[in-house]
Amino acid sequence: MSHTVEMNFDGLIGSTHNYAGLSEGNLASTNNTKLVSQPRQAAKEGLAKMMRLHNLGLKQGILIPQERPHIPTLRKLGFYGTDEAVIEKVGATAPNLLAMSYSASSMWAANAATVSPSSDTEDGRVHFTPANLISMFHRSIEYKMTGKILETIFTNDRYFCHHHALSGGAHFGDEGAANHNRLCRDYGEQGVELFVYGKHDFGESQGNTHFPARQSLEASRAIARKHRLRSGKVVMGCQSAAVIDAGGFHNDVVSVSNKNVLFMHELAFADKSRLFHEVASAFGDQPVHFIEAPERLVSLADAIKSYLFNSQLVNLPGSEDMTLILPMESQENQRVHAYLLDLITQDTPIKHLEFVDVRQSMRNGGGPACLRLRVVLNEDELAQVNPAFVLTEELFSTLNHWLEKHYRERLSSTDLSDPSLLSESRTALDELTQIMGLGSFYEFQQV
Ligand code: SUG
Repeated sequence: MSHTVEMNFDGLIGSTHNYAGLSEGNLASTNNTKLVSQPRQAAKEGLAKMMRLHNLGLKQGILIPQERPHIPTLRKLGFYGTDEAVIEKVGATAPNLLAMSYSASSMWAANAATVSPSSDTEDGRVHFTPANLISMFHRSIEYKMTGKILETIFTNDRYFCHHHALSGGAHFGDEGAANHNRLCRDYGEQGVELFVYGKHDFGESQGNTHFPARQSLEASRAIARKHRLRSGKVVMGCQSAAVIDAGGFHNDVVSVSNKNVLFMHELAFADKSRLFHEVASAFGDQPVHFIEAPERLVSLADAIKSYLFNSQLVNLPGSEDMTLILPMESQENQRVHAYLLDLITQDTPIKHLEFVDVRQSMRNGGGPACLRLRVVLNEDELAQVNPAFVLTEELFSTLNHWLEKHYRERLSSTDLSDPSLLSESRTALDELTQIMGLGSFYEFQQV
């Protein structure tokens, strides 16, 4: 049987990374509104994290940033004139809209799409559905370009199948892989796909949450159908309302999976025993490890502040043991760190901890797992991946130089009205397309 790996594609952090407080229910986002951001530092942290995983022996890819500010969005909303005039007018009359059009939020690649590996799908292809991200306006403008980027990386339709993002408005709110886990014995074997929804829009609701629930059951079901998943291998789980109201806006803030392990906070799911039972029966005769951090050791508040579950759970090459790639914040929180140190002495596959610094992203509610999209690929599929998007030492160093040249050190909310930020961001992306050999890729390059 051919060797199958999990490859991570991380969002390269865009030059307009800023703190605009756009995401209700995401405590870091709202608590850090108008903080001065450090785009250069942010992108360096993201790249260093990618390189760290590469150096640990994992396959690492890159998703390029989207064009921000997104002038076509502003024009669709009635602004006109030159691009600079549009920025000026939006800044003067609708500053929130300006911030939305400037958000570098496509960095959080876990929300880019839902991906089903070929061993799970009836037609034996890898299926991709870009997430419509309809719950937040600044994120709802990502899916079109996300689809284009994914189609550029995974081009061969013999191996890869690309779907349109779901339409249908809020009833079909879809947040991508952040609300999707896969359990399997080995990456190349048929797995169980666990979709996690926060709301049930048609019919009875799963209980009122104060903060918005973003993923709908209807969206998850539609994706499972479109990806041609085998019905006995799909489980629908529900996010607990308590978690959403404590700031767990995506399920990947409170749980992470790898192979036969589901690691989570005790309160992550509503109707947990049913869920565990369904996952275990779909999985078959081999054991699944459900590892729960109890509330008495790790409170929900600590879990959400430290983002301990927004980690990457990986097998390093040649090892059966699993390693958690965690944010620094989970080392700095004494209770969480004590729990983690104890966890690796227990009888579970999780044996090693690695901490990474992605503080700039964390301040907008994006930890290590938010920054990456997992794509499971067998050898034939891996050979088809567009090599321009695969991280190498050379690309790492080229991108570091590139961002040092183009990214600002600091960005405040008032800087967004500065028209030179628009041209700087375009110059950076223009050069990026040359580095990556993409030609005229962005909308601003095509007019
Ligand atoms: O959608 N934050 C993102 C964070 C996404 C995290 N992703 C995962 N959990 N997978 C969001 O809430 C904040 C932008 C701002 O406030 O400027 C933001 O969009």
